[in-house]
Amino acid sequence: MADHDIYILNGPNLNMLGVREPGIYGSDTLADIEAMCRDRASDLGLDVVFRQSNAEADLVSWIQEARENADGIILNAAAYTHTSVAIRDALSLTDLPVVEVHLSNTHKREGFRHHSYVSAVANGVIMGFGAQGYLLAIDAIARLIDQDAL
Ligand code: CA2
Repeated sequence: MADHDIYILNGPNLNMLGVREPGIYGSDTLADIEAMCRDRASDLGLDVVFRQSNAEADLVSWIQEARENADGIILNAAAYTHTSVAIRDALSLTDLPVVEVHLSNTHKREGFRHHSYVSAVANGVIMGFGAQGYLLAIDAIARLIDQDAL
C-alpha cells in the first residue's frame, strides 16, 4: 500500500514522444515513461497520478487538484515552461514540493528555452537525462516528502 501520492504532469506535445525527433527527446513513448515511473514510485511507496495535456488550463486545474490530493508534484510543462505565468502562479499557491523535469537540456538549445517560469517556484530542476530524468525526479520528490514529514 502506498504511503504518499504524487502527481506527474506533462505539457503540450509530450504525447508525441517516440513518434518524432528521437534525437532530441529519445525513443521512449510517454506510455513507456509512465510505466517506468509507476515501477520506481511503487518501490518508494508512492502512488502516481500521471497525466498529459496540450491545454494550459488543464495543467493549472491539475496543479490545483494536487494541492488538495497529493504530497508532491513532478512537472514537465514542455513549451509552457517558457511562457506560462498561470502555471507558475498555480505552483506557488501549493505548499507542495515541486520538481521540474525536462528530457532535454534546454540550456543547450535555442535562447527562448533558457528561461523557465517554473524554476523559481520549484525545489529543483532535472534536465538533459531523457526519460531517466523522470526517475531521478521521483527519487528527489520522495526525499522531499520524507523531509516534509519530519
Ligand atoms: O526537454 C523537454 O522535456 C521539454 O520540456 C520538451 C518541450 C520543449 O518545448 C521544452 O523546451 C523542453 C517540447 C515537448 C515536445 O515533445 C515532442 C515530442 C516528440 C516530437 C516533437 C516534440
